[in-house]
Amino acid sequence: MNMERQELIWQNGEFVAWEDAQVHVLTHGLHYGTGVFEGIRCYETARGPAIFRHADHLDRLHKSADLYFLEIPYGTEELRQATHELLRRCNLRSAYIRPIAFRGYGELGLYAKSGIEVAIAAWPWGAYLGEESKGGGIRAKVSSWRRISPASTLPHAKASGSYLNSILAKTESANAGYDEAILLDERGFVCEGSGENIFVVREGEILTPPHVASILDGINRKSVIQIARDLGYTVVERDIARSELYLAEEVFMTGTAAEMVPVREIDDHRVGGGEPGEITRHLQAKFEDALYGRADEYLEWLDFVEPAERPAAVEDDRITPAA
Ligand code: PPE
Repeated sequence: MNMERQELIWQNGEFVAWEDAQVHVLTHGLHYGTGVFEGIRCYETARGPAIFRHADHLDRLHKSADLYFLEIPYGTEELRQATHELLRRCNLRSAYIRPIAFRGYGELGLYAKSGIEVAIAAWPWGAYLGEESKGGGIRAKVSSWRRISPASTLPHAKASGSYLNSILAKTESANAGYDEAILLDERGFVCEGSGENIFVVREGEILTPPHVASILDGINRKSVIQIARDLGYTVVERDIARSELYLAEEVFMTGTAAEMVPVREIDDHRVGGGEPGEITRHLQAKFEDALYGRADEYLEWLDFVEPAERPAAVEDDRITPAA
């Protein structure tokens, strides 16, 4: 993914030029992966740009940080306002937003206390798994790499260091000619994609791996579960066997970058008819409506970016007294 350079980045409380948003080579997070981040999207809706589930993302950022004892020196409301201001100043009406908080420069070693640095960048980011992915579906491969184990790190934290695991899986699948990897958890049950949660449809029921299967607690996962239940589908969070991927009627993935993507082939087995299924299509349409502010029942998920406030109008003292 090439980042489309923007004017500004918010860094430690200030707006700095994109190319000046730098860190020292002895930054702790660079050496040990001691950082947490978010991926958030802002969509252009009929009522203006809106950030999807912004508060939930910022809440997860703080929770991820807590899990690794990283104290973010900015509250969620401060980060929220900074993000709004960034989008306004960069004139972005639709964007991918990447807040990151990491242990900064000052000390190395594993019990360092150097301060936490925070940055927020935003830029336009197209379809994560390719332009064709949302319509035609993707080809996935079960990875030989298992998802990070809760016995050694924290799958629930969206931590920089965790992504070494995702990168191994993604690289393996891409080198083998697939669009995405599916990771099993340490027990061998289905977990998630390298950057997406996964759903499997069997006998008309929608299944997704539970929290104990080492998943990241995806915000789009939550949204799609709610949308599916609201539409009357049964959604069950339970362990899923690898073979159920091949036996599934439909499989799809969810994530902020990827949005909602049908999986049409797994390990060279066609999923269902080899085309995105009916339930997937149904959910996808409603999910897109939610993202773009076309579904009234999910408007509360949108954090509208208001235009900059104009300075208060100079009072008009030329009022002519009534004759
Ligand atoms: N699992 C993983 C491992 C993951 O990285 C993501 C998001 C999800 C599940 C879905 O979570 P959510 O976005 O809250 O629904 N992956 C982010 C990072 C992608 C990247 O390449 O960087 C994203 O989609 O922004």
